[in-house]
Amino acid sequence: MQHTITVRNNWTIGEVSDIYHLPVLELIYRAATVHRAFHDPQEVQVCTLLSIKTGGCPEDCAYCSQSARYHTNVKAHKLLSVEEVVEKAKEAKAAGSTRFCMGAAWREVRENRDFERVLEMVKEVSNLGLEVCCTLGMLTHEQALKLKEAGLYAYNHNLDTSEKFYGEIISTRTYEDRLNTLKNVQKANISVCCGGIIGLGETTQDRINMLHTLATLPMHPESVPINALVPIEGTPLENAPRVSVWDMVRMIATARILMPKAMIRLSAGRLEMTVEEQALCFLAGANSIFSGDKLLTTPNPEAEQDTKLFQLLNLKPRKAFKEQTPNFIESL
Ligand code: SAM
Ligand code: DTB
Ligand code: SF4
Repeated sequence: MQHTITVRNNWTIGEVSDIYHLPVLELIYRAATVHRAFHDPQEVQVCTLLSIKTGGCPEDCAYCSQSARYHTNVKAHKLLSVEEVVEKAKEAKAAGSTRFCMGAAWREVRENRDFERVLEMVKEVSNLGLEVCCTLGMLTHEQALKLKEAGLYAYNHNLDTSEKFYGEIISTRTYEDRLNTLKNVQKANISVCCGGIIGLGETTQDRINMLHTLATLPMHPESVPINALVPIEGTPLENAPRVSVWDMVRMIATARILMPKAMIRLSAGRLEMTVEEQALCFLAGANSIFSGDKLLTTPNPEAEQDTKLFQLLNLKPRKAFKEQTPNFIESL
């Protein structure tokens, strides 16, 4: 069957806003239609996160449990050993994950022994047949090439919010820095994973602007995580109100319509969501979750609960490295 939905990166702010503000059921219907034209709606990719170096981060991201500026309950630890990481990756694979994402609380990658160790981790995890992803902070083009050579499949680096609101959340680096890292990753032919968080105190316009920035990048990110803030005691956002599920649904659905080929990942915040709420997110175009009882430092639903969720909704785990090129007219 030929589909005629065009992949575009020339969206205007007005168009993004009109989509975001559609009556919610109409929005879900349209997103579900795009979703079905580009993906098998029964398939959801299961990913696992591991914090390979926790806490003590010099950055001041107002939402983060790992910033050294705030007094949180997170126990800091140095970079894990390659063996420990490979063990966790094997467990993740055995539990059905096809993507393994390693996070380090670094401002940026430095070329030292720790980086050498991360390259070794990437090599070994990639040899297990998993999609290996890293999120290590800012990256130069040369470092991106080294990671690629070691077998890195994807790199996560989020825009988090709009350019305008960004300074309210992080003062230690700029939006421009973020975009530069994304460019370096993309130039090294590494799959880009880039999304954001809602619930930081941003306006609806900030959300629309962030989605607009993502959808008008020279190439859409292959992966777009949408996180709901998990408020962390001790951070400036500890008392931020919980985001409504309708806001998550609108973000997911708009992202799905704007970036039809991307994997849209229902990321942080699932623990607070009911099965029905998560089902709405899948209907709106989300096609990936993080599984395992921990994200990086915060709790996540138990594996057993997610197994039940998949059974109830007749979902099946998506295979690794799946081609994302069904029939459609392509302009990107
Ligand atoms: N240090 C690296 C960096 O900032 O690029 C990587 C780790 S950072 C934890 C990865 C992403 O997780 C952030 O960009 C943010 O979008 C999300 N995140 C972090 N803490 C969160 C929280 N408390 N609630 C929701 N999402 C969060
Ligand atoms: C992303 O956007 N969400 C994941 C992944 N990328 C690295 C991380 C969520 C972290 C939630 C807070 C925590 O567990 O510390
Ligand atoms: Fe550091 Fe990343 Fe947390 Fe920001 S989000 S404080 S850069 S670990």
